Amino acid sequence: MRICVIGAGPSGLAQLRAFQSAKMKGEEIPEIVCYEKQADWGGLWRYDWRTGVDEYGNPCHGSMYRYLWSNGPKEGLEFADYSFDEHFGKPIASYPPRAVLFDYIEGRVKAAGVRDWIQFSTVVRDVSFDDSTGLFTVVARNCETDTETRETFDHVIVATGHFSVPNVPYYPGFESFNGRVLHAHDFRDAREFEGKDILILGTSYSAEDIGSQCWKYGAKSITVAHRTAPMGFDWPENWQEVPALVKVEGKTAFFKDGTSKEVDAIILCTGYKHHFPFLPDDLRLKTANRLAASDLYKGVVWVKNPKLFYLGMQDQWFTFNMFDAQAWWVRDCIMGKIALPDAAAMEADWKQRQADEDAVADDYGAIVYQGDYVKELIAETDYPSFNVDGANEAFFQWKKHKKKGIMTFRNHGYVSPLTGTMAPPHHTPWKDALDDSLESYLTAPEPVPGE
Ligand code: FAD
Ligand code: NA7
Repeated sequence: MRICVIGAGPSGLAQLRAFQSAKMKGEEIPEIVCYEKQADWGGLWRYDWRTGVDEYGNPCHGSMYRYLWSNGPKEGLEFADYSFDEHFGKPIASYPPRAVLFDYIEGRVKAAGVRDWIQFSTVVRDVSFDDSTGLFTVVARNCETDTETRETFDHVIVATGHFSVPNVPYYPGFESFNGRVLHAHDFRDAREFEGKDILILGTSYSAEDIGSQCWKYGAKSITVAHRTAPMGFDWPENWQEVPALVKVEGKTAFFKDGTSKEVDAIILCTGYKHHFPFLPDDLRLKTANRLAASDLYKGVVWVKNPKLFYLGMQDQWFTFNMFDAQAWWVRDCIMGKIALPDAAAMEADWKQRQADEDAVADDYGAIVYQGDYVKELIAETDYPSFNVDGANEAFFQWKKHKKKGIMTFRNHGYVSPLTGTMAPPHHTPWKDALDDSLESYLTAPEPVPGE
């Protein structure tokens, strides 16, 4: 049996680790081939300074930016088989910068020794399924050697992420705006906007965090326009929330309530698309960004062809440990330990999940909903069980701390659902910590004599 994993971000790596873990227990595992478009693993957590196209002319995958610190507590994403304490050898604070989380992700897969299963700088161009043989054909291009391969597989697991291809709306006047209009996907260094008046569209994580970065690194003012509802945090003085954008003329933005504001740049924090250009219609997931994705049994099995799986396609409170729960489950399904029900039951499953999601009252309910999903999957495999309610609790505290202070919530710490360790406060408050390197995060600065 041959398995193709597309993508070596946290989801794809979870899949490799899941198979490797079975192998370590003496089980016979299938041959695994993982294709990764970038030159290294880690997915979005691998920082890419490029925007637009990569060195080979492919769309850049990276959406992360400099100075990004985890936007949720690390206690909510901790791998159940590899704690933060184990990786760093000491307790660390709860909102690590990107480089620290990359190091953590990499630590586990380095120890697992799965790098050889990955073909880097290799982009999957096409996947098709042959009913007569029951096999997939995957066409991939190694961009370094500029050569194409065409291989057959029994199963394909799509782990290409869904926060890379930007959703870019048009507003009248964009074409003649006298400044920069960019999507969050192309945002890299907040210092670019030092001293500038910026307008942000959108009210979700990217809007909140990119606005906060720009504030931290010296933007003159931040104006956030909302299409539905304002975020409603207690923002700093030079930050305002306004109704929807109507149009721009020159450098002036006009809003739905008749007010206007002169701005230097417009950052579209308007979300991302599930985008699978390498898949034909009958294999292609089409779903909104929600907790229960369409057409996926147990959130992972492609109902219309259950030999195909998707990982990490849900909107996310839980991330790394949810990808693990999915990957272990998919592994066991492929290895015949978990049986699939008939097509009608699988169809009913995702519809019921969506109905249950629709009945969720608020964000707290949504966290519990996704936590229950993680519990459901890990109960069916040998993925180490962990205190999911403890992770929920870290998320609840995080929500409260954000409400109390949107620029101070990252100064708090939470209890690990694995080790029970209480995270220490970071040595420097987030707003004053301008260096986001791993070294700076893990090492308290030397005290200055006399201070
Ligand atoms: P990705 O990380 O996107 O990885 C997908 C991989 O597939 C990439 O390596 C890509 O190169 C590869 N790929 C894509 N297409 C192809 C192809 N055709 N052929 C071969 N390879 C391909 N989560 C958190 O838990 N905490 C955070 O603080 C947080 N912050 C975020 C900030 C931003 C700006 C964004 C965009 C997301 C953030 N996330 C955060 C969520 C993030 O989606 C997950 O943490 C995680 O990266 C998802 O992993 P993934 O493997 O599913 O997808
Ligand atoms: P999200 O969470 O999908 O949010 C998208 C936002 O964009 C949301 O507030 C939408 O407003 C808004 N939106 C979408 N289309 C438009 C248009 N046409 N005009 C104005 N506003 C619009 O994406 P994010 O990038 O914030 O977060 C994605 C991930 O990145 C997340 O996991 C983080 O960890 C980082 P709506 O509420 O629908 O009116």
